[in-house]
Amino acid sequence: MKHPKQERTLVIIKPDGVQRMLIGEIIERYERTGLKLLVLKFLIPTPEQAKKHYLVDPGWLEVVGSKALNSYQERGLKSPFKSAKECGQAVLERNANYISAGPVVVMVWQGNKAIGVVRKITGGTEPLTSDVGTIRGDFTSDSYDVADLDSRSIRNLIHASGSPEEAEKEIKVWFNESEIVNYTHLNERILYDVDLNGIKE
Ligand code: IDP
Ligand code: MG
Repeated sequence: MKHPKQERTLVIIKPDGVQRMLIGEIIERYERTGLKLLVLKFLIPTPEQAKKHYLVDPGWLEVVGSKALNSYQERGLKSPFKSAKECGQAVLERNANYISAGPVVVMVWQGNKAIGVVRKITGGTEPLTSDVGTIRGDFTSDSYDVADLDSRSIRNLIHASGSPEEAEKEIKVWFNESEIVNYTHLNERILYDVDLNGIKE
């Protein structure tokens, strides 16, 4: 069994985050929580790579489709899609266009509850309603209604894994295990060392 401090998450700074010159700001926000960066690459993904990334979770089409249908309902609108799956498929195509529109930064971060910590700092899917102080809430304001009106994905700067299973599968889409850098970070002693010894002279 892995120790909880070894939890890993995959984060992508999407093309809008790179173009908005937020790479440094975003990395700093994750770094200052004490999370450890394991690997990072800069590339322009193909639409196929983007689709593979979203389809690692077989239930994703259905879940994202229902979420989108709910958002139509909450706004008192009729969805143009017949089912959650059909709606999810449309979001998938739009996401593939979005993620492959330009260079992205793909990273793996590790630490106690890394997935939840990263999602808390990142904020909710829709930037307009993301909390103030989160990356999506602070740096952009896109909303479901505008994205739907223009038949595109919500531009929310970042992708962050939603669960440990999703994270481990997503990491495999972007990295070979041999590329992931194995090292000790000095911070880990202060965050996780059981006795906190070695500080007093
Ligand atoms: P998350 O990024 O907050 O985990 P997911 O539900 O996994 O959100 O959706 C993945 C991405 O797909 C979102 O970040 C967003 O860019 C896009 N997306 C999700 N739902 C919709 C929608 O209803 N309309 C437009 N884009 C959407
Ligand atoms: Mg997600």
